[in-house]
Amino acid sequence: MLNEKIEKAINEQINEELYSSYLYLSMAAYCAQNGLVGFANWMNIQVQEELNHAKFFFDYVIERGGKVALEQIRKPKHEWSNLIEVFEETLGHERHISSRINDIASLAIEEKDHASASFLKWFIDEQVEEEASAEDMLNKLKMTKAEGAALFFLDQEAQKRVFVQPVLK
Ligand code: OFO
Repeated sequence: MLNEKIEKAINEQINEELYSSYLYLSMAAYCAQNGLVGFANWMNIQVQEELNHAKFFFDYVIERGGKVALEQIRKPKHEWSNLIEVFEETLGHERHISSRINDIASLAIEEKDHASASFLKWFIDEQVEEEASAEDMLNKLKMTKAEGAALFFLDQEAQKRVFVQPVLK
């Protein structure tokens, strides 16, 4: 049986993950509309990852005999001044998600729900990678000022990103 407080926190997190996918979909549109097809691909991979995260939380609630309660997904923004701003927001958003997951993990320990603490371990590790990949791209964009030939090559690098279906252990 799933602890009630954890069930509520995970339901909120399902909404956050769905919002994350919606935000990145909006960023994918911004990139595509500005001729950055590689960065649009990068963001579309991000969308798939977030949908997966939402589904992992969803499946966990069901597996533990809890109740999934989906809520409205808030509207993401759709205008940015430039690509550097897009990636600054991406990194900021991932840091925000890391802090939420840490809070749920702390709650699980407080509530002595060790199964949930163990389940959350995958997300804690995943966030390290999520932050690193956004920060890496942001640093490259800042270094090159996201202009000219450098931007062209970074767009090609972003085009190579592929979605790999993760497996929860
Ligand atoms: Fe981007 O990691 Fe889920 O939200």
